[in-house]
Amino acid sequence: MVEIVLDPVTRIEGHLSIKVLAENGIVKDSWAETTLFRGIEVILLGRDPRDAPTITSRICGVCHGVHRIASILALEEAANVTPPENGIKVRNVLEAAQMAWDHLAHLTVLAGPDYAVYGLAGKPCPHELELDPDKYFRLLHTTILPLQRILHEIQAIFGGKVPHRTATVPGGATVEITASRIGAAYNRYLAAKKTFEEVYDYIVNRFVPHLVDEHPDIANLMLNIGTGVGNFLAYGAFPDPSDPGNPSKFLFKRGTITDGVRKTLDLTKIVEQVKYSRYTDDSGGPVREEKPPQPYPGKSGAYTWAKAPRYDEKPHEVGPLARMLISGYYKPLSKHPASLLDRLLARLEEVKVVMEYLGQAILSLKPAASVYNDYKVPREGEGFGLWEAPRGALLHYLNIKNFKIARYQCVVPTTWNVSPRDEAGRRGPIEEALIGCPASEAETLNVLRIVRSFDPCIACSVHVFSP
Ligand code: NFE
Ligand code: MG
Repeated sequence: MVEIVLDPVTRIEGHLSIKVLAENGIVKDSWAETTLFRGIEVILLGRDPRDAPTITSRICGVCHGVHRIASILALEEAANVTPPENGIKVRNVLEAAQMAWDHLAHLTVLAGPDYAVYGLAGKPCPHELELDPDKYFRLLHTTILPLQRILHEIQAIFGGKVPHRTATVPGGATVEITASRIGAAYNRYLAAKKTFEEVYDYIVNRFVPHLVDEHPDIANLMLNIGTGVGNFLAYGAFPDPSDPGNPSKFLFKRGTITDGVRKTLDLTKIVEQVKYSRYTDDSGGPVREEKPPQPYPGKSGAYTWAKAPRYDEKPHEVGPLARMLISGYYKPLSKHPASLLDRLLARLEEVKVVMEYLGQAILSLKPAASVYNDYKVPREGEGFGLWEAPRGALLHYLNIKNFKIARYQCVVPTTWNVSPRDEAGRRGPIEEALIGCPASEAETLNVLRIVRSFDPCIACSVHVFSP
């Protein structure tokens, strides 16, 4: 057995270490270690619940807006308030632009170099899967950064600024919807759509056929590695503005695929396990009962700062592939429930779904219509905020006592995917996805491709505090 350690894993957000054991060039076992820790959930204790959306937005500079919306939804449930239709609509616009922006960064800048996406910059098809830096930089300058800038501008028009937008609040939003804002956003949307369609056309109609026809060995490998745990979970997102509390009308549906069967979601089945995590043994449990995490760096057997969320005691993959499968918007090319190639293509197809939705959402906004319903913070109460972050199912749980935050819990997408072994010794989704991957000390590209296909964000996934 050869031990290979990739530390740090580059082109992801945050600090991740991957260790694999390979025998005869094939991965036989693997461990994912998140190497940093931070204190968001404990920082919140004793504060005014209205501070939580602003503070939790700082969990991450990439997916700031989704933490804000999950926190808002938790307080709205506790305060029993629902925004007016226009308030839901403008929030949907902001989150759709955010999701498209985030996926495009991953597909091109983070994962892209692993697949030589430089062909986008002018060469019709790559003739070898090898990065040409000049062409790649040209791609960044002419396509990717301009497209991302437009998607940020759309968010700034309605959200005030990016990152850490300010215009979404419990009860709705604080931005006035005007015809000129709608027009400014829609103009930008049309430009973004045109560029995205070129990117999409290139990848789907040129890059993938080229890969399959000219490099069947690589295509075949990509369809047979990175298969993972085969269970999927999504909370759903993008509510119908006229019926926002009804998950069956969301753009992305709520549910799980567990042991191959599509199931409705039961929140009581989510438990965070900590046997191999650097926390005291009583730091985990069902989400509603969990205590604030207590760090225990020297704990015997523990190897990571991530906890191990499990649904019905089983590891579940979250993210674009999970969402697209659960919503019925994607059919895997692989004979397995998932694969490296399917995880990447599902993310691309999801951008298509979200870009289509974004245009309709902007045009649905009503100038001058109300975006906000007032509410009172309750003396006591609790609420779940469920949303779909770019990387998958995001949960915030808020518990209020005497008008203050008594408990707060974030269970974040990357925590699901990067989780360590659980009490039963089952590996987390990324760990499991690495089993069977070709690897040697000299060649670790496919290990990295699999890890990056989950687009892990370590800042999001670990939240503890040592006083
Ligand atoms: Ni820091 Fe995040 C997303 C959240 S990570 S990027 O998407 O929530 O799991
Ligand atoms: Mg947590």
